[in-house]
Amino acid sequence: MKYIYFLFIVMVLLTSCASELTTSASGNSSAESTETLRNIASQKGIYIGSAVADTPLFSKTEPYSNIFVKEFNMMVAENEMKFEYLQTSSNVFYWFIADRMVNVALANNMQIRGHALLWHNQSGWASSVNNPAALSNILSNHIFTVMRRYSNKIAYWDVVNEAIEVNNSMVNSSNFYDHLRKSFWWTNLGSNYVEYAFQLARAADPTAKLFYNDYGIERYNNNPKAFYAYQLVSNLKAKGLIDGVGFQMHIDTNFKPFENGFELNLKRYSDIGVEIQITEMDVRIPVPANSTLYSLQANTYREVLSIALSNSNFTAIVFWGFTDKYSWIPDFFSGFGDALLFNTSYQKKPSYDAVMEVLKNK
Ligand code: 9MR
Repeated sequence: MKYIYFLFIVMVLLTSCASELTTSASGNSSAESTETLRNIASQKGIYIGSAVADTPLFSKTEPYSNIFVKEFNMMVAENEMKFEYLQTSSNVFYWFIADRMVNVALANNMQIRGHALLWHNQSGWASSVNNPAALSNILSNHIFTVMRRYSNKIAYWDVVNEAIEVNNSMVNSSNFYDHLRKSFWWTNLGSNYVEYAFQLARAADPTAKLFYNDYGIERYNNNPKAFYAYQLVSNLKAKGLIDGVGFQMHIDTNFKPFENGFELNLKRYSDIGVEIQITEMDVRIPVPANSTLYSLQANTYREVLSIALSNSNFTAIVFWGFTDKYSWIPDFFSGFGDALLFNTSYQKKPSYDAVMEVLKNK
C-alpha cells in the first residue's frame, strides 16, 4: 500500500513537471483567469495572438511563457519558421525549435500563424541561387515539405510576405505587376512568382488558409502601396488561390485610423470575400516615454481594434511580441521603443487596458 501511495506521488509530480508548458491556460477556473485577453476575445469570436521567440518561451526564469499562454490564443514564431531557420541548407530541414513552439501552442489550445513561406529576407542560402529552374524547385520543395509537416497543426500561412514595393519609375502604371519587389524571387521566377507560390501552397495543404501579408498598407488615402496590395489579393482571390490578407501594422501614433480611411481599406477586402487579420501590430513611441505618450499609444490600439472589430471578415489580431523586453523596435527605429502591451517588467500598460476595453465593448 505504502509503495502504491509512493508511486502515485511520483506520478503526480512527474505529470506536473512535464505539463509545465503544456497545461491548458483556458482550463483554469479561478475568477481571476477569466478576465484575460484570450477569454474575452474568444467570447467575441476572434483570435488574439502574439509573436514569440523560442528562447524566452523556454526560459525557466521569466514569466514570459505563463503570460503568453494565459493571455493569448494565437501564436506566431517571430523568426523560427522563416526559410533560413527551417531549411538550413539544400533540402536539409531543422525542425526541433519550430516543433517545440508548435507543441506549446497546441497544448494550450492556440491557433498558429505560420510565418512565412516566401519572403525576400531571411531566406538563407536560397537567396544566392541564380537559376530559375533550381529556384522554382527549391520553392516547391520548401512549401510542400513545411506545409505538409504542419498540416492539421498550422491553420493560417503567410504564403508571400511583403512582395509589393512601389516602383517610382512606373508611377503611371496602376498594375500591381509593375510594383512587385525586385527580389531574387522576382529576378529568377518573373512576375508570376507570387501566384506560383500560392498555387504550390494550395496543393500542399488544401485545408490551410492562405494569406498575403504586408506592412504600410493600412492607410487608404494617398497610399499606392495599399492599392497594389489590394489588386494583388483580388487577382489571387478571383483565381481561388487566397483566403486572407494580413495587415502587419507596424505603426506609430501618427496613424489616425479614422482620418486615414482604415475602415474603407478593410471594407474593400471584405467586399471581395477575403478574411482580414492584423498580423504584426506594434505602436512605437519615442523613448523614454511618458504618460501622455502611453495614453496616445493606447488610443491608437483602441481605434485600430475598434474599426477592425466592426468588420465581420476580421478574425484575428496578433501583436509583434507582447512585452517591451523583447521587441524588434529599438534595434530598427533609433529613439523608439515601448511599442507593446506589457512593459519590460511584464506589467500591463495602458495599451493592454485599451485592447481589453475594446474587446469587452464589442
Ligand atoms: O522581428 C523580426 C526580427 O527579429 C528580425 O531580425 C527581422 C529580420 O528582418 O524580422 C523581424 O520580423 C519581421 C517580420 O518577419 C516581417 N514583417 C516585419 C517584421 C519586423 O521587421
